[in-house]
Amino acid sequence: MEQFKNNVKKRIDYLGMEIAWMLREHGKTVVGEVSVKQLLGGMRGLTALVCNTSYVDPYRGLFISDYAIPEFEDKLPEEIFYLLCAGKFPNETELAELQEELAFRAELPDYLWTFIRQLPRHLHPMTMFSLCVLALEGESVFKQKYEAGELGKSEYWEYMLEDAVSLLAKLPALAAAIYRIHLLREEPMDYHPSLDWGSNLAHMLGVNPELSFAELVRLYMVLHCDHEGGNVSAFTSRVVNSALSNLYYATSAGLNGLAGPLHGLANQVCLRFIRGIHERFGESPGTDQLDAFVREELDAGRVIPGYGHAVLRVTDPRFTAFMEFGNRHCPNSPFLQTVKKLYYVVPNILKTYKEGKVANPYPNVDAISGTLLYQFGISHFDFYTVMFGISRTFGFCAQSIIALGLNQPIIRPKSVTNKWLMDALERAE
Ligand code: CMX
Repeated sequence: MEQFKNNVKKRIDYLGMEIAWMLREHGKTVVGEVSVKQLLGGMRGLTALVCNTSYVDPYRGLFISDYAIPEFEDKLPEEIFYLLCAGKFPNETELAELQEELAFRAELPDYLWTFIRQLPRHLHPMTMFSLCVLALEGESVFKQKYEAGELGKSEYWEYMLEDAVSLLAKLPALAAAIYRIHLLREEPMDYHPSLDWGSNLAHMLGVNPELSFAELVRLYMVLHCDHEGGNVSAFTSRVVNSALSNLYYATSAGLNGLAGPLHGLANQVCLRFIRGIHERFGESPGTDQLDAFVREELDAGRVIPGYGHAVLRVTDPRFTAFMEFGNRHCPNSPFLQTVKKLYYVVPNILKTYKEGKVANPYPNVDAISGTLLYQFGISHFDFYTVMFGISRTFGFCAQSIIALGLNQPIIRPKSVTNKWLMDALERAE
């Protein structure tokens, strides 16, 4: 992994120079302020973090380095991991080096197979996935070196990267084992050394041998890989890692955040939502029926899954990329048709709902991603967030590697009480 490490080091050195300049010239310059509404409202819009792996523009969506989605959606997931960490795409030999390493480390240890098989069936697959990542924690080279007192601060990132590659290498086999053993009740499929990482995941899930399924899995992995630093899962993972908890701990923690219905679980909820519509109105619901159904849901106090976003203020470009894939590969799918009709109906309703309080009435990625997985044979909805989690682990790992390379300290913002705040407001009057 020498070339990969060298390229990541170059990126860290470059970012480090920028940081040194900012601290030297502008260490005390104020670049933002915080309102009472932000303090009490989930810190929405508060600029309080620096994340150098990706950036979400409210109107243009996800950027990795300087690349927007149309410029990277056709890449391999491992190329995206390279981009997240090194800020550039790998050339052919650099990619081959990383792929070789991923293949070399792909095998699961025996104790993990025993662990997977013994997991209670009633657990949600996300719980299983998070537990399995945690169960691998003893593999952490960072932890071993740190505990042996062999690590200098400047080397932390390098061993985070070692752990990241080992963890990512194992995720296809691990996730596919959960799917096959616990959801399909079938035996796992063997790893295929001649396939790329994403195609291996598609192959080991074993539900659809078509090449377009591998294409979908790769696209899914690429589109969900990272979404800057402030979302629940990425932030949780980074906070945990900032205490020098290794990447297995940090990833498991991030996955636990992703499992929430307002975050990664929304894709599963979305498909249930669409299936509920089909059960009630048939597979080709009219827009009038959808309009009435959505209003009913809102009146019952439920959110419309797959719509809205904390940062985006337009249709999520990841939604658009999936829609284009669906139009190419399964244009007649009744599920896809209903996604399209909802896209026509829901934004108009959300725009006026709660007197225009919904900041973004447009769809996010979760409004469509589950539909495509379902169409291609992943029939267990509970597994969709695991797919999201596999991909998001790329981002968790890259963010921590870069942050430790830049010597970022433990994260510890200050919290205050209502009393403190009210006293401060009184003083400000
Ligand atoms: N349906 C109904 N109401 C919605 C809504 C939706 N899809 N999106 C936002 N709102 C409501 C909020 O619940 C909030 O109401 P209250 O003030 O009464 O609590 C109000 O509109 C303002 O919220 P907001 O500023 O627009 O949105 P937030 O930044 O607070 O929340 C999100 C963002 C994604 C949690 C929210 O839009 C939502 O719950 N969406 C549905 C779930 C979903 O699709 N989640 C996946 C997001 C992508 C991801 O992270 O994976």
